[in-house]
Amino acid sequence: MTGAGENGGRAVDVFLRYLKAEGAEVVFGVPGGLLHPLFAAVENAPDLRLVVTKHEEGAAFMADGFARTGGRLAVCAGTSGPGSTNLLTGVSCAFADGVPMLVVTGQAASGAIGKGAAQEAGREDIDIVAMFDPVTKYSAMVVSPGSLAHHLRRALRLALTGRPGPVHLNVPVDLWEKPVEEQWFEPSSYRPETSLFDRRRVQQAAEAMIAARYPAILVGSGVGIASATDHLRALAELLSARVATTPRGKGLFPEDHPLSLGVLGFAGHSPAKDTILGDEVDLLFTAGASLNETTTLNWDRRLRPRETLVQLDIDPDRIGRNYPVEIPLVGDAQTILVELVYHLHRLIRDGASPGSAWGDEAPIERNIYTNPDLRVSDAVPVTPQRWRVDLEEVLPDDVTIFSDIGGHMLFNIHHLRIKEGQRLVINMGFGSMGHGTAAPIGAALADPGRPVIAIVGDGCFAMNGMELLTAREHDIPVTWIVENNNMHGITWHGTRRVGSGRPMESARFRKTVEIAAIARAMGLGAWVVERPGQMQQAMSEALKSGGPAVIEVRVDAEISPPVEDRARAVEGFIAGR
Ligand SMILES: Cc1ncc(C[n+]2csc(CCOP(=O)(O)OP(=O)(O)O)c2C)c(N)n1
Ligand SMILES: [Mg+2]
Repeated sequence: MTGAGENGGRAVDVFLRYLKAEGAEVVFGVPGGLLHPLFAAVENAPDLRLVVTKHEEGAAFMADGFARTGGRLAVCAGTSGPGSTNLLTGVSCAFADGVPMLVVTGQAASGAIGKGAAQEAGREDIDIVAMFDPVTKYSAMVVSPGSLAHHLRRALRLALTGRPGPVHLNVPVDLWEKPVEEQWFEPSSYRPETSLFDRRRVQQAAEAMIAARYPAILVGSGVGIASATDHLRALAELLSARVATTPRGKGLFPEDHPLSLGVLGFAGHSPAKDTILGDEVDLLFTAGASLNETTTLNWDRRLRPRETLVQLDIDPDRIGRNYPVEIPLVGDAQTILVELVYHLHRLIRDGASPGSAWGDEAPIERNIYTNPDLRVSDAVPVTPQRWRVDLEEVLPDDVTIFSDIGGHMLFNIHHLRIKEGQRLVINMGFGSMGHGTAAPIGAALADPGRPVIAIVGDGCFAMNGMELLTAREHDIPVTWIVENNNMHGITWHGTRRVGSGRPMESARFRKTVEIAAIARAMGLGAWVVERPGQMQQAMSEALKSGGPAVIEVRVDAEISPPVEDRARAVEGFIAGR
């Protein structure tokens, strides 16, 4: 391969050189004629890996999983026309949750655009640039080989600065192999690493925090994106503040910590709800939480503390969006938390002492689960609660757990305790089924030293489960637990709680499916769990196998997930409340 030196090479060589400089290791995608030169170059690049997925949506989900856990640039690509429309849902997921990703799509040759080339998707018919525009931070067609690097640097700058997000470049097929004369830019020279904060506001926040009698913290996913979990914990301990997380932030503050209130929001825990929506809290500090419907239980007004709401967000547009804020802190969570902790230490050194009076109150209730009896039930088939309790016994301390979307996610939020060092990933913003099935493959590639498992429903598995073949082909060791209730459980149980109370019977599948048999046919190791006490061995063996594996759990489908909050919200929306 011709390397892109200071003075050039082919456009595609310059392009790959930037990807490598940004830490990209993998390109996920499905090839097609209009993208061929890029795929051919990636395949031949010694330090890049081309992972051909079964569906472009899977490629976008995998890139998303790679970025969420790897903390570096992820790339996915699809050909023009259907390749790009297939990418769209995955890209939207990344946009909703602020995940950086470079999306590349193919295009007809520059001289043929507008003449009706096969799969052409230009301005006059399926306008792909416009299609990606609302779900990316930048979407552009590259119109000349000489401007490719310019557009790429701009796209990378936007993807990786501020609130991260996906960016899209559409490249006519004839541009890739054209020679270019290029001046090389190091990433640090086109992409600012900013760590801005407002000193006055941080001081004001520190003073309010140290004076608070009943301080509480709500931890959102932004704390995870900023790698600020340790800093947040130091702050909470310094203030003796009680700490809840959002559903998406679940686990960013260890749920086995004495200050943990659990999750606030859908399928959350009563200590979080009673405390944060109660009337004791005088100062609430929300960190990297967008305060959306799922967290605030439909924007419950009682979330406002008695005196001071301190809201930290990297995006000023999120500040004061849903609740009036006394002290706004705009910026990266880690940068600001470092400053806050510094100021708190300074105040303490100058004689102040934290005012927290929580210690005089009743300790946080530890029996936080609805239906605690179902957690210890010996019934067969196993209850959804019981196998999760069994699972906790054998999960590695550093496991990354992906959850897909459905009733199983609500069970995961409520019944799975995420301990220190463990991590949970849910595409909560967009809530797309299938993300939790495909994205863990990207995560396992990004961080091969860390075990990755996924808990998905049978409905989600049916949508994107073919990507397990991708894992098999590349020997990517993800263990999928497929909770088989033979239905869209969230819909069936949810519809029993709204309107007439008649369950939507069409959401129950008409025939049973043996997920483990499908997995075996795909060449994966497979286990079936039907009884209490079987999960421990199945998971231990699956992890030990070192390859991709499936554990099908046949659960008691009559047991409802904790769907009440979601049902109430949907009912309110339908009624226009
Ligand atoms: C792409 C997409 N389509 C539809 C939905 C709406 N939806 C949310 S969960 C769900 C059913 C999930 O079924 P399954 O994976 O079996 O999970 P269960 O509720 O049974 O645990 C549906 C249809 C969605 N979130 N995403
Ligand atoms: Mg199901």
